[in-house]
Formats: sequence, structure tokens, C-alpha cells
Amino acid sequence: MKMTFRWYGADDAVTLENIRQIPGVTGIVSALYNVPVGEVWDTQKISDLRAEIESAGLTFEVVESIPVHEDIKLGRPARDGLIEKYCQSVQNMGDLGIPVLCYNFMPVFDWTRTDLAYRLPDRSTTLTYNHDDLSRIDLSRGTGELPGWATAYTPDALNALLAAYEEVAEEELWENLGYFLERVVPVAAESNVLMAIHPDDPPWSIFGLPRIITHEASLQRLLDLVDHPANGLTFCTGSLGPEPSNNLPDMVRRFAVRGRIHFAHNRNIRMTAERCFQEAPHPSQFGSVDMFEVLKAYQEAGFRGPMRPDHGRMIWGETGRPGYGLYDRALGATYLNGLWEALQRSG
Ligand code: DNO
Repeated sequence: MKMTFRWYGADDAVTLENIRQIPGVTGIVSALYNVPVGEVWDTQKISDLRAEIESAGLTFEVVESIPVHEDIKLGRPARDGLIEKYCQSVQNMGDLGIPVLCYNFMPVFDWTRTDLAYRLPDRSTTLTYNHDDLSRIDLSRGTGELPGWATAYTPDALNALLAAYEEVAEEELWENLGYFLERVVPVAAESNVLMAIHPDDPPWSIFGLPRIITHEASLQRLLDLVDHPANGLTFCTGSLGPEPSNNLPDMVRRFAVRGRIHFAHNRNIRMTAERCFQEAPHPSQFGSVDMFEVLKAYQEAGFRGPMRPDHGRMIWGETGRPGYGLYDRALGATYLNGLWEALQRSG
């Protein structure tokens, strides 16, 4: 296992030097944040980013993410050109030796929460999700009421997109994902890049949009779409955890043993009611995810890929990008490294 940390590039308040000082963190997870969705990731720009990471004494382990254009998810005619460009970006990152690509196939919205700074009894703040609160948000006036998405779409663009998805039910989304993977996975395989889909977060439909990467059977179905090792998973405990049928350690065992988990996202969540949760500190005792059992499953499977602490709370007065401050994630990395050492030495 290689412990990594997400870094948002030059605009991130958390610096590469900060990350380098977290014991046991050696790898960086990053992206080109200024390339418009659908455009090719230029080799020179990826190479510059890699050089910056390496000059800080770290390695560029994972691209998270190259976003997938909505026209690909919707199966529109423009998808062929967009998929070609996607393949070119995959080839470019592979040429530079960056081995893993985390991406997602969630329509319109990536991860979604109803509160980005919920105050906990210890006065830290965390991200929370409450399904009833989400259902009350009226999107007809745009995304302004949706935490984290205030300026993502103009009301007209959003309405057009939501209307387009009325024609795309779950099965069509599966078909469109299959179409995408059938074309991208061979290029990834050829370029020594491992594709690692991120599960839908939260793992159920929101705003009537289809969401399909949610539970064990759907992960298996994804792997079967193109049965090749380059078609794999980002196993995110915080995204899969809220779905009660998901037995996370069993799933890790099943998919990691077959070499299909290419990236481990570890986050704890505390279920507060059905379809309601708070993001919790990483250790098992604070949430509904048994992190010890999850790591034990990785270790038994001989997992050698990148792992990262996922979202952290805001603690010690830190302000910054919700979920992506330095302190609580650094504690998470140290906890995960500690569990790993204990498991390794007692195993
Ligand atoms: C949330 C992240 C996701 C993830 C994308 C991958 O914090 O885990 O936004 O990066 O879904 O495409």
C-alpha cells in the first residue's frame, strides 16, 4: 500500500511541503483543474504538474479526475469525438508514467451534501447529508441552494441537462458507460493506466437522476462490462458505506483479491438515520465504517496500490476547502498508516 494525499494544485491552501511533512505520505493525487471538461489534457501541462510534485520529494500516483463530459453519459452523438479526446488524455498521462485514473459516471452532480459545515459537539465542523433536506431543494431556479454547487450551472443550462436525463434511465446509463469503457479501456491498457471508477456519492438517485455505481452487484456489473484488469475501482468507503446492503470488508476482499481495486479512498461516516449521515473522523470507533476490518481485508488481499484518507473535518480553527483541509486528513493518514503497520506486524 502507498499512502497518498489529494492536492488541488497551486491554488490549494494545503501545500506540497505540508503534505511531505505528514509521516508516511509519499504520493500525490491531483489533476489539471483548469482544462475545460471534454478538452485533451496536454502532455506538457501534465508533465509540469508532475515535475512540481517531484520537486517536493513526492510522486504523482493518481489522476483524480479526468471528468467525463455529460454528452458521453447521455449517449449524445458528440460522444465519439469526446471519447477520442478522453483516450488521448489517458494516453498522455500513461506516457508520463502516472499509473491510476480515478473518474466517475455520476450524471450532473458529483458528490453532494446538504451541509458543508455542520458543527459537532466538539466544535469541529463536518459535511453532512440529509435526504429530506436534499429533496426540498428546488433546482428550477438553479443550483444556488445546493451546498458546494452554487455557481456550477446557470438555471437554463441546468434545466436543459435535467430534461435531457429524463430520457436516460438506469439501463441507458449502463449502456452509455459500457460504450465509453469499451473504447477507453483498451487505450488505458495499452498506456499502462488503470481505470478506477469512483462510486456514486451518496449511493442512490438524487433529484430523480439515475445513479448506478452504488452497491456490490453494480460494482461487479461494472467490472464485467469490460473484463480486463485495466477496468477497475476506486473503492470509497464513505460513498459505499451509507447503503446498508454493502458489507465493505467483504467487498474489499472480493474485489481486491481479483486485483480490481486500483485506488482506496478511506473515509468514515456515521449514519444518523436512513439516508442521513455525518462525515466522521477516520477511526472505526467514530463511525459506521469498521476501518480496522476494511484495512485487514486489504492486507489479506495483498493490496499494493495507492490509498488516501478521504474527507476530513475542519479542526483547530482551520478554514479551507470543505472536506479537504490539512489537519484532520493528516490525522487520518497517520491512523491508517498505524493500522497498516499493526496489521502487518501481527499478521
Ligand atoms: C470527493 C471525491 C470525488 C471524486 C470524483 C472522482 O471528495 O472523492 O469528487 O474525486 O467523484 O471522479
